[in-house]
Amino acid sequence: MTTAIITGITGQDGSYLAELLLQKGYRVIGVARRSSTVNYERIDHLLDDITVVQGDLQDQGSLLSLLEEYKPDEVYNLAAQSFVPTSWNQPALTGDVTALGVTRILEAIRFVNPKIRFYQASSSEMFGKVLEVPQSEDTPFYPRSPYGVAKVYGHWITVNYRESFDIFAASGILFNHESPRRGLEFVTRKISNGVAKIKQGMAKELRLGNLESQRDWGFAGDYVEAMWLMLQQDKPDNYVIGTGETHSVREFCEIAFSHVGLDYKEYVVVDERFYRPAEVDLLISDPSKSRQHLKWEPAVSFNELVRMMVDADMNRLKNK
Ligand code: NAP
Ligand code: G4F
Repeated sequence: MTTAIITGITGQDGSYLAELLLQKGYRVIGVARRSSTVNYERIDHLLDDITVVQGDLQDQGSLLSLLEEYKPDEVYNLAAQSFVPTSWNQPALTGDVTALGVTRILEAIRFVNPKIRFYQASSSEMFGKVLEVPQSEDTPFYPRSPYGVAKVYGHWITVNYRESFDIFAASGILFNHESPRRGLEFVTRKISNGVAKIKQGMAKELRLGNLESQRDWGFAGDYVEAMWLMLQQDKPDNYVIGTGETHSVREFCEIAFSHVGLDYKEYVVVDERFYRPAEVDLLISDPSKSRQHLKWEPAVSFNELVRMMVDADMNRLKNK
């Protein structure tokens, strides 16, 4: 039985990746950091089939002992301080977890078993103030947030351990991917949840920041398959994963509100509090390499994604 360790098991992607690996017959070990209340909402339905263990990307010893105890074949590093606005308020913590945390796991792999295959969750946020449109594996980085800067470090240390120590270390440069399990503060979920609340009479307006921002949005359930595929290749590499389409926050609002028969213009209020000190305006992927090498394609379209998220929040609130 192949064993995989997933850091960030309690997050959006951790839950979808665990489901995928279980379907493939893996033994799944999920790493969760200790907190005073457990937050297993996204993995509640998996708790009989996976093993959840305590560990923290800020603690080298915990990572070393996990690798020694569970002897994984693959490690997926999905843990991070992943919310961009928080990275301006907590830049040092973001650097410690999202950047140096990657080195700590790679060091654990180097000491315990350099044959372990490693996946690093890199981000399109590294392209920031984009130097090329669309963005491919060869596009230079220009991060615009402490989070983006930390992810650039995580990407390059992954490449460096691949080249220095011959570790099978792959970097997936993933564009935004969303789902009904997305955290409530990210814009897509904030909109789907806001729409459901307004439709059910629980809220009167939805306050958002920059409506003209554009993102290449896909469905998280599709993207975890690409992570797995990267670790099944003959050689480790870097891959851009995205849909190749871009849409604005405004378009997301239009579709989400009209799906329940409402006009977004009557409810959305632009609020400068949600603007960022520096913005990433136009993210759009060139996913040709992953299409060709991994044979990966997203299955869920933008319209389907928006409707799926709104439907899920409508049902969740109805059943409350
Ligand atoms: P998420 O929902 O925010 O999950 C992040 C996970 O990291 C959570 O399980 C969190 O635990 C854990 N974590 C945070 N700090 C930790 C620490 N010090 N030690 C151990 N675990 C820690 O993020 P996601 O959307 O699933 O994204 C997964 C990864 O892909 C992240 O690295 C993210 O930066 C990257 N990424 C995401 C996207 C996207 O669009 N979703 C795109 C590109 C890259 P708690 O539950 O305890 O907070
Ligand atoms: O949903 P967001 O907060 O996601 P963002 O900043 O693109 O980051 C996400 O995707 C990255 C991949 O590129 C990941 F690496 C990262 O971990 C995270 O998962 O914001 C999307 C856009 C931004 O341009 C923001 O300015 O939406 C705009 N926006 C407009 N109003 C808003 C709001 N964002 C948030 N969070 N809240 C608003 O009210």
